[in-house]
Amino acid sequence: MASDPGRCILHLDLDAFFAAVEQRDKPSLRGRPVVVGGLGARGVVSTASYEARVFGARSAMPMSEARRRCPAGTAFLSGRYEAYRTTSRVVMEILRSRSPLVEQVSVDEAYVDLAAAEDPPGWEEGRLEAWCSDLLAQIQDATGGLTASVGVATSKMMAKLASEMDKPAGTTVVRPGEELGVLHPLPVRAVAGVGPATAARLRTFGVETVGDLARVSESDLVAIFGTAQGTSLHRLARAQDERPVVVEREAKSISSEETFETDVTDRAVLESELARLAEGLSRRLTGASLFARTITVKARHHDFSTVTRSASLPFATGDPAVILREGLHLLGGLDVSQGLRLLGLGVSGLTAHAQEELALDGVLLHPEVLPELPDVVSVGPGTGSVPGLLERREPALAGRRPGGWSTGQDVAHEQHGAGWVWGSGRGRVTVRFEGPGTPPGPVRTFAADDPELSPAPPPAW
Ligand code: TTP
Ligand code: MG
Repeated sequence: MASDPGRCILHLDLDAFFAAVEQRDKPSLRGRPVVVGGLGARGVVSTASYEARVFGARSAMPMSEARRRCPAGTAFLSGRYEAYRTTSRVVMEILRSRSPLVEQVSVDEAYVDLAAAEDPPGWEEGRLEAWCSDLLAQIQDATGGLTASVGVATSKMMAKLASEMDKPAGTTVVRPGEELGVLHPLPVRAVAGVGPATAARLRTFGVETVGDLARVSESDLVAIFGTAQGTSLHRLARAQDERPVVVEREAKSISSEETFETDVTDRAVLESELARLAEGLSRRLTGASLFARTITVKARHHDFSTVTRSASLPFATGDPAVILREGLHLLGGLDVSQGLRLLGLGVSGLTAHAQEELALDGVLLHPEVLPELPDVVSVGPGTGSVPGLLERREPALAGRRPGGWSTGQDVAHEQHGAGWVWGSGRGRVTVRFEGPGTPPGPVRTFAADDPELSPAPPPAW
């Protein structure tokens, strides 16, 4: 049934999430265009503040294009993933305090089953809206000012579409029976799984909106797109989506990747990069008290073709040496002679327990058994990414290059206190001394190796 009033699902998505955290922690950037992402020659935009979106900066755009579009005075920052994760946790905890059924789907996004809430708001006009505005106020208060947008509807599909309708800081409720009135005028791309290729195909049949799609018979859709996609399109065009909200307590995978300034053919360079990625993954697993069974290496070739190779261990591990050893084994099976643009490492099959590792200590001590482990292989453009729950494209971690400073990174100076890296180069680093609770602060320049200056954890807001 398209609209079961017994189902009441909220979808929440934070507004310009990474950029909003940056503006909270860096008062001089509030109200100004901010772009977060990879700052190297081939960097990609993670997100842009709404002030920067006015100029056309968007997620997944090459950073070079965002730089061309945005005016002088725009802040271009590499990300601070730890700060985003801490803030995300606060939001998810608030949601869990309101309903036991919360499904986190990305770092800034979750579904909440409101029918399962202790005090369900129901569909009554006014009461539900008040419940949502109370939730948004609580989030704003607890995160130091972050705003979110929510949608409430009888299905996940409609709740997600609703949350996108009034961004930022909007609440959109689609009451039982209103689904098709909201859904049908939308372009077909609004339907999950309809990408540019499917949309183009549908256009050749005169289908532009979801309403047009709903008028195509199921048998025609199956004939055109095959059984799986055809039946799915037929259902979704009628807002039929019975997927339940499923509690996902842990991440399904964690991954990091590095895009190189120039294509890399040197295996030694790739191997040392892999070691850095393995260290980072291990730290993050430890931070989340998790262990992983499956290790995945992702490589993007000079021609953008992307391959991933995975291997599963008989035990779950958090050990960087084990992750690296597996990663090296997988990398060894790849042809890098034409050069790699990007190298990624991911772990999945996460569990909260590592005791199997203890039981199988012998396996760890005899790595020669590892090549016999099953390889799960997926090849081809577009199939390359390890599905990530906690993040999509992770920007460079601040401060990880020894001796280098990354723009936006948190630092502390023995005399001037806490601040962030405003810019660096030519042996110098410029720091702005301010934090979430201070007014915009002064800028000072130091030698890049000033012993009084050190990387710092994200500030408390
Ligand atoms: P989104 O919720 O898609 O974007 P957003 O929160 O920045 O903006 P909006 O107000 O439209 O919701 O993604 C959440 C965060 O995930 C985003 O702040 C940065 C990160 N991200 C990437 O790193 N790469 C990407 O391609 C996308 C889409 C997001
Ligand atoms: Mg968001």
